[in-house]
Amino acid sequence: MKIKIQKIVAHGDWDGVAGAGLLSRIIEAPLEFPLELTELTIENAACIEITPGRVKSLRNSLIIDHHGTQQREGVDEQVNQWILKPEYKAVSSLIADHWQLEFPQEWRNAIEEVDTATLKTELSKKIWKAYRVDAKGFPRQQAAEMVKKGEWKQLREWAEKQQEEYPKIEEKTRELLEKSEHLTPETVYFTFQFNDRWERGASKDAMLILEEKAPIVIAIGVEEKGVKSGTIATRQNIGLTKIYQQLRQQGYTSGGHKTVGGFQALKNKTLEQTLQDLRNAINQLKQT
Ligand SMILES: [Mn+2]
Repeated sequence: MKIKIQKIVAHGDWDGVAGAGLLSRIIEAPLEFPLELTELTIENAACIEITPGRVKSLRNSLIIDHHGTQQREGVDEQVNQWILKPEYKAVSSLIADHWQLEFPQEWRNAIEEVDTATLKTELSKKIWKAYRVDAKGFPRQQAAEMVKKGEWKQLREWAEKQQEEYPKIEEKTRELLEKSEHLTPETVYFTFQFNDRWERGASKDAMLILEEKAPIVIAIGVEEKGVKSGTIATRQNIGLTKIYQQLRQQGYTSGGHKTVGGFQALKNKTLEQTLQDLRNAINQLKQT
């Protein structure tokens, strides 16, 4: 069985973008970085960190991912070919190794650090900030093109320039922290305006700070008509998988891995409804 790949569909974060750039050295196909996943129907694609649970349908495709708890190789019922290796900290490293592509160690480390939110090196801090200042407007096509061509110097210069606006994110982060509240005794949450570039950028940083204080942290993105989506994170062995399952039964798409994942409201949900759904899902954990 041979999959015909007509496009590369990738997660739009640093890891996904770098992975797509690397993969496009050997697969000549247009790149797509969809911001909205729930309504997508994907066929004949190479999917990087885009998995069946996150989209409407996905078939006849190559799925490459490092999220999950089990190794997976081979073909599923939708004729998808899987390369799933949870031992990798980043899908970009997985892709580089699998196809033996040149990927400088410094960049490999930086992207792994960004993807696991453990920023140690100067480069990882820079590219983290460069992404956070404008996650939506991140020039994914151009960045992937630079990765494809190995233009690491240009990519670094772009990141250096971009991160100069980061103090605005730091200011917003403080505001989000100030309005954070307990949802359950072990859970802290805050809301942010999904369409506000600065709040959206700051939400991730605010989560990381709260994760040091509370077992479960939730950031809820809201827009005019109600709840848009959210991110759930933990640094403890809490079993977020069960929370995703619960949410899927309550009108959301939801998934992710053991320490961080997300949900998107499929139908209109008010903040009050979503808070109640989350409370139920978390309380369910205690009963099992
Ligand atoms: Mn990743």
